[in-house]
Amino acid sequence: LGDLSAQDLRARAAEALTRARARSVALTDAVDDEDLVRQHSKLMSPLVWDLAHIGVQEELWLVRDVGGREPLRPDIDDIYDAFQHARADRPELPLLGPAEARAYVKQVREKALDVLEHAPMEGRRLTEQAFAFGMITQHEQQHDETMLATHQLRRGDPVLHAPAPPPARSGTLPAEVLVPGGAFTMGTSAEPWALDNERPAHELAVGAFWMDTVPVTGGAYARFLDSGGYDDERWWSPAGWAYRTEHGITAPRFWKREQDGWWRTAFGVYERVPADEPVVHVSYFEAEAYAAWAGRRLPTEAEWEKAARFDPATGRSRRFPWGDGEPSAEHANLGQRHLRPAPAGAYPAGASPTGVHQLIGDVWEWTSTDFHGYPGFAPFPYREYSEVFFGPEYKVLRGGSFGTDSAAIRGTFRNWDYPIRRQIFAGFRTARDAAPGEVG
Ligand code: AVJ
Ligand code: FE
Repeated sequence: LGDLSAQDLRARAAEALTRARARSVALTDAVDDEDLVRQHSKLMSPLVWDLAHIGVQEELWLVRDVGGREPLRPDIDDIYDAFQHARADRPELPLLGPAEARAYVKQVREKALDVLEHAPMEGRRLTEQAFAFGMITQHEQQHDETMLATHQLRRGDPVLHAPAPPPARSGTLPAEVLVPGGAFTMGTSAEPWALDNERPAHELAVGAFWMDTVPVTGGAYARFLDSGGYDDERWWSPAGWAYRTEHGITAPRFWKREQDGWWRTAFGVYERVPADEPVVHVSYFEAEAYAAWAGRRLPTEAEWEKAARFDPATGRSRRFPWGDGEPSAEHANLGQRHLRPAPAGAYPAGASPTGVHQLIGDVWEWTSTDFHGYPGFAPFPYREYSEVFFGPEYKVLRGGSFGTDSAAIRGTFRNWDYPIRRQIFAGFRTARDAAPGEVG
């Protein structure tokens, strides 16, 4: 935790919690009560479930666990336990109504801030308590991103608005850059808010590889579609082809072919697919097929992290592609500042030392790696955060999207989902092995 005093940590946690809550309130106040309790897709919870669930987790970990206070609503723990009820079944639960849910999260927050003010923060307890507040902040922001995905699935007129992202500013970028081979430090033991699956830091050897400078764009993806890529089994893995056939997948989610090209719906706006913005709402299987069509492959998770963190000049892994400093609006498209990915090349200040752009923000990037614990993994503070998901059925995504808050992203952050999922803000970039002798 460096030289931060308990007072600094308190102020930082309070600020981060307050920012997360402003976002949760904005996302839930944007629609009427009917829309709050409606299920907009079987893949998602009603927004009012997410809202109260945010409160229940905060009550559990901050009010009861850190604070040692009396439970506010022990009777609703079960309803908002994500493991007891699948998303599809949540509308049938006796959920708190919109007004009740709003009052409940407000009450919990008052208690949590009181705990923050009075909790003894020193020594080992300081590290643990700073983590608890960081974990709950990230939890709320993760659900805010999930609620944003629910908004994208909602039908009707637009209710969310944001300015356009910055234009591309880098002139012509090379299509790919070489990342040198050799060992690097993956994961972290130092980030105070790092979740269990990012820990511990460990050395890992990665061969030299070429990585796309920017994520695959809508224009590039449309060329794959227009060349018949979805009808050509050669590009698809057996599991991917079965998925594409069984689900009748013909284009990314929210895309529609018109006479004059590809259009899409984004937060209630029907518009031409932006050719220069990273493609979004593709499954792992679609990303994998595109990469094969392009004569390439998806990066492994270790390659992604090396591209994002490794500085060849010092041999050190940094917190972010641009260095150790927190993300600013100059570095990356995060925090729902814009309601879409920014054009490829829009964040030159966010590039990595080897020249890879937009690794953080814009779109989550599919990697070819199954979700597993690192060597030395220890579940913390509960097995259900990550460990129960380890295994071959989930693929790792990296980097965060335009809908990810800066509190919930860093070079080590790991997200995961089923390879068929595409309601999340997921895109990808491709890679290839370097030839022998190309060492970087
Ligand atoms: C890390 C995004 C996969 O939403 O399932 C939220 C985060 N964990 N509540 C999810 C999470 C518990 C998680 N992801
Ligand atoms: Fe949750």
